[in-house]
Amino acid sequence: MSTTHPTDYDAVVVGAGFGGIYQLHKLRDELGLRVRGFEKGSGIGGTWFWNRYPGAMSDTESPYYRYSFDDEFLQEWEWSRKYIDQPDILRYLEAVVDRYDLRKDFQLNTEVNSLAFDEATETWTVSLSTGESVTARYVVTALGLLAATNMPDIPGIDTFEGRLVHTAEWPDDLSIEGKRVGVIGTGSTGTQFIVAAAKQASHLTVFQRSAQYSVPSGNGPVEPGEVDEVKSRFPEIWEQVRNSGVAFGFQESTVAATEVDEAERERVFQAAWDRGNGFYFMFGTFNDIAVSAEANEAAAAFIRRKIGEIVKDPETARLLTPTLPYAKRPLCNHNYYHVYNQDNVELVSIKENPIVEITPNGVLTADGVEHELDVLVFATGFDAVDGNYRRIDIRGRGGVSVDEHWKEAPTSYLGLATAGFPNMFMVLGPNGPFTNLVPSIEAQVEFITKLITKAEQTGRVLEVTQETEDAWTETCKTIADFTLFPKTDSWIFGANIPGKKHSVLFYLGGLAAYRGVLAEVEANGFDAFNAGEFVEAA
Ligand code: FAD
Ligand code: NA7
Repeated sequence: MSTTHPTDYDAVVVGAGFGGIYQLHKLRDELGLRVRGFEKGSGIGGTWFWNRYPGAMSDTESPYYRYSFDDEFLQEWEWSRKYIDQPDILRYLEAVVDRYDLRKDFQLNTEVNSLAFDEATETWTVSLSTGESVTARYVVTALGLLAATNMPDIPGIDTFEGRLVHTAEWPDDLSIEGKRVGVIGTGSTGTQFIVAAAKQASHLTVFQRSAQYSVPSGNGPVEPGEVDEVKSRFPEIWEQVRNSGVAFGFQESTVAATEVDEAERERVFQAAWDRGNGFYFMFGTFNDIAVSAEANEAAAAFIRRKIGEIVKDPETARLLTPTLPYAKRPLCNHNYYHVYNQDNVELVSIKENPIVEITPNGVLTADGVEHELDVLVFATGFDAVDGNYRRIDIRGRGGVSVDEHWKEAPTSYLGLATAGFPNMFMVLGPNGPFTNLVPSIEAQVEFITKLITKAEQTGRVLEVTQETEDAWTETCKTIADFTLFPKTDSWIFGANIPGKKHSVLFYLGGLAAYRGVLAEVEANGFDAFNAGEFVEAA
């Protein structure tokens, strides 16, 4: 057994979102470790601290977008609408942090610039933007998979004289009420913003690159008694969520669209359209929408028909109608396509009419029109999953950086650990589960806590071998290739960032199967984290 070297902390947690908050609580309050959390933002909340754009909300339904670990708090915390919006989620996370008195152990306004593993002492040195550095035996990175912003480099971007913002860096003092607003991007964020901005802006110009499939969210106030009813069923609800695929709180369909007739498909799609929710439409209707081209086309055709029925101007309807498979993260909104019937909303297809440059007054498109704007909003998404890792100088064994280690593509074992970086554990690292994320975060944080318990008991570092990691990458790739998702370009495969290599970034096998793998690894005494040499010591 190696000697334990003195360190400033036992563990450092990076990031104060859902992941970092729970991890700090578990390590400090359950294992009794000395833990320090660092967060570059000036507040806790992660995603929900940063994303304050009008319309920002979760598209996981309210009961399931929260922690499940605290039965008492589940009974205390209320919600009033089918989906919780950003201010409410932030309020919820603030309340969790206060409930467990975690604030004092999170150092805000502090970016982690580098993480370096010292092989002699088997400790990590964490260098901070404040100029300080601290040491710890364990590092848990909960950096967020949708947190490193993607800002396209459009000519003239610096010349714009109005306000130019990315949705994930929305300033508190910016109101779009009565303003001429332009938005680039129509993903989950862009469509949420568009629905909200159409009500506030005097004129809204939407610069759309790809047309999107969006189904109704079904948002609205909860029915009287609904919250109490849900609260009385929370134990069975979480049981169901943990044992499902996408973990969105509904039972995934077991019926194939390819096995029923057209009338039945129509009935099921219409019922899902009336119920609302994007993941429900893709996974609650039939079990083959994401894997069978025929089933996918049936769902896509249904949505395309709805667009034609909703949007009055035929040319606008044509531009809004997607032609590619329905195989990106499913979107849902309240009356998304309807906003294009409003006089103050204009759609510009930048596929057919590209942006030439940003000017001091607005956006110039290839047809020679200068779209004059007071505010230009980039809803252009994120350098997802590994983006924030590559912004930190992370060095493991032999001084190898994570950037070099992930030269081909970002990889890991279980989305949790990567070879050559001992005692470094990731929450939602590459090839973690693609689900409603809070239940997956909980599964990972609880597993990391068990790993650290094991390391504490044995005094040895935990790490995975390259072979273990490669095998997991292969598993993720095999599952992804079985789906239609690789057929469209999106952040799920790193396809949204110019120059980023397309690769599998998620385990698409679902939460139940993922938890099954975690349970197996635990049952085997966490041998997969022994990297060979640990076996005899344990
Ligand atoms: P985050 O909440 O992203 O927190 C990571 C934190 O790490 C950030 O605060 C960041 O500042 C900090 N950080 C990063 N690098 C450093 C550094 N070097 N030093 C210090 N601090 C650092 N998921 C769902 O399941 N359902 C939804 O409906 C849903 N809606 C979403 C809507 C939007 C607009 C966005 C952007 C994301 C949404 N997500 C949704 C995904 C969401 O990110 C996760 O559900 C969850 O909030 C992730 O929590 P996290 O703690 O892993 O990461
Ligand atoms: P997304 O889903 O990556 O969407 C980004 C949007 O921005 C999408 O419509 C892109 O078009 C568009 N985009 C990206 N780069 C450009 C450039 N250079 N020019 C024009 N348009 C561009 O990000 P979101 O923030 O909406 O959602 C990410 C996740 O966060 C989401 O799933 C939720 O979980 C929350 P494209 O479709 O690629 O043609």
